[in-house]
Amino acid sequence: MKNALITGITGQDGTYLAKLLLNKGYNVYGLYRRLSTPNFWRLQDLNIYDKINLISGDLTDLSSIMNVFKVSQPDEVYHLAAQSFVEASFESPLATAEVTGLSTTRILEAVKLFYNNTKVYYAGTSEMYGSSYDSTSLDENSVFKPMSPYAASKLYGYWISNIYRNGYNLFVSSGILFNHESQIRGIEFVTRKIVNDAAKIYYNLEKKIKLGNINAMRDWGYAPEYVEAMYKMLQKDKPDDYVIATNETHSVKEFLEEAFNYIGLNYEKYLEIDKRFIRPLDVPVLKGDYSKAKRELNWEPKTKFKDIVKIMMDAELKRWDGYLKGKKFAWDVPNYPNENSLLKTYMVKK
Ligand code: NAP
Ligand code: G4F
Repeated sequence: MKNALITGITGQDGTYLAKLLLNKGYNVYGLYRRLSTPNFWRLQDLNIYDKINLISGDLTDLSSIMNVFKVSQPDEVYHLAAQSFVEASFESPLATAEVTGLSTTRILEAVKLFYNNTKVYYAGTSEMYGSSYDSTSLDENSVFKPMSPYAASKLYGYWISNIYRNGYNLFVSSGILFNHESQIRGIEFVTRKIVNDAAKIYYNLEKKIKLGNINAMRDWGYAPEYVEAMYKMLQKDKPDDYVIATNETHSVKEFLEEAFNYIGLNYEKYLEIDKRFIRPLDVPVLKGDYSKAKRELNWEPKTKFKDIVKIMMDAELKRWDGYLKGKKFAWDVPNYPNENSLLKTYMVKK
């Protein structure tokens, strides 16, 4: 039986990946950080909370990393933990660099010094391409021009992974994953924010939806399929980098329209553009070419854009309907910070 260690086990991808690996017979270990409010709702929602070994620690703490390796003795490490919200990286650029960037080196050092037969997956991102887009799809050879502290930190992690692969002969593979969504996506990401607000509007619990740049275009896939690609990368004989995407792009406005149409409402009646959600810089469009993953990993996306909206909308309607009927869920009723008190530090002009 193989041991897998997942950093970021409490996140969207960590949870789906843990479920996949459990189904494949792995012993699954997860690094989680102690929070004042426990955060295991995704693991509980997918009914795997009792089946994984949770180890407390923090990515910024080298002893946490060494301990988690010692306890889990991993054959495979899936390094998913990060400060993953682009908007927040403009407010906390240094913490983002520490957690999202530098921590990758901590993981790689542990492997280099003591566990050099362990295979490592690094969670790269399409955000690394930044403004280098043109109308064609991006692939493994496209140029990186990051546009946020998050993207710059991820690009550091990507290159350091490459350096440890080539310089020390370690098995380190990077996925360059384009946006992937699901019903357990974090509440602040735009897709989940839209379906959550749309469901609240549908049940008369909310009057408005406040968004930023609705012209941005993203290549949105379905998260449970994307974690399969991570697993497949580590089953190869040689490490490499792979784009994981759908090769389609849609605007935030299209997502909004599709979600509201699904519940028979016109989004234009409810939309308010709120400057607080407009970032200092924003990647205008992303579309990924997954040909290499199809060819070498036998991976391709299955769930289409409209089906993703439908899956997420159905889950949200069910949850809010349950809430109104007094039903208890593994996940708390999500809320943003009170909008009147939500101040964005990047908006302060000197
Ligand atoms: P997510 O839901 O935000 O999960 C991030 C995870 O990292 C959470 O478990 C979080 O723990 C953990 N974490 C954050 N800071 C930590 C720290 N200091 N110490 C230990 N753990 C810490 O992200 P996701 O959507 O699952 O994405 C997984 C990875 O893929 C991330 O690296 C992300 O940047 C990358 N990625 C995501 C996408 C996408 O579209 N989803 C696309 C490309 C790349 P808490 O639960 O305690 O916050
Ligand atoms: O959902 P988002 O916050 O995701 P973003 O910035 O594309 O990043 C996600 O995907 C990356 C892969 O490309 C990951 F690496 C990263 O970890 C994360 O998972 O925003 C999507 C778009 C942006 O252009 C944003 O400006 O939606 C636009 N948007 C417009 N109004 C909004 C809002 N985004 C959010 N979060 N909230 C809004 O109100």
